[in-house]
Amino acid sequence: MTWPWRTCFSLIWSVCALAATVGGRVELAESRDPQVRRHRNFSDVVVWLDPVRGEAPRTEPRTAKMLQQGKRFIPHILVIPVGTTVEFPNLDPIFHNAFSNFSGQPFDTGLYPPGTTQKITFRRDGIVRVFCNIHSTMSAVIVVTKTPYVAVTDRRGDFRIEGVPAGDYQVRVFHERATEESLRALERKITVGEETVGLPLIRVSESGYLEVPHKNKYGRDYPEPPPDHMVYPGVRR
Ligand SMILES: [Cu+2]
Repeated sequence: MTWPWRTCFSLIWSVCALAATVGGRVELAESRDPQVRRHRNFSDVVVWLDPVRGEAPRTEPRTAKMLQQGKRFIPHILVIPVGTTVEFPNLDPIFHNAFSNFSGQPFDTGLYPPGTTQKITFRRDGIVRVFCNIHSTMSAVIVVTKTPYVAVTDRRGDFRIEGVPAGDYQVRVFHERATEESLRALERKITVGEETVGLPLIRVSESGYLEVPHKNKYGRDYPEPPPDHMVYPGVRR
């Protein structure tokens, strides 16, 4: 092996050797959601690490999908790096829309028919709450991060963030039924070395959460939706 290759390999090895796994568990408390209360389903909490100094390495922008199917957005929580384009294919036999007027990134796909898709590129980090302008019950969240060190909890509340280089990080948490204040209170600084880091239990309270019906994209209450066959003439469900 020639010296440039040897240097290259040793550099890669040293970088790999310093990358650690950060893991832990999230528990949801004071919830009124039956999935949480009865089944202890602690999924869909997003945990990520922001470097305290400097910027995290950029993740290559990619394309992701959020389906419109059965009058739902699937997945309900989507985590993407900044610069990602999200497609919203409409797999239902009725018209749909996707919009957000929240602070993360306002957008509006317009109304679009079955079998077609719309796409939006998310150019800055933040929490983007997504709705459909026809169906008030449809909602989803797109979490746009600047850092690649991110994970989503499974049903048990477990998460694992792999390949984290040594350094100091701010742990941040998002849960759709927790207030911004309570999530900010959960932030903490951690130091990652070469070893696996096990974080103490993260307890996310839903106590201050008030489920207020959201408005449509005009900022008004949703009118009674037309029957599906009216929304898409000729197609009955
Ligand atoms: Cu819809």
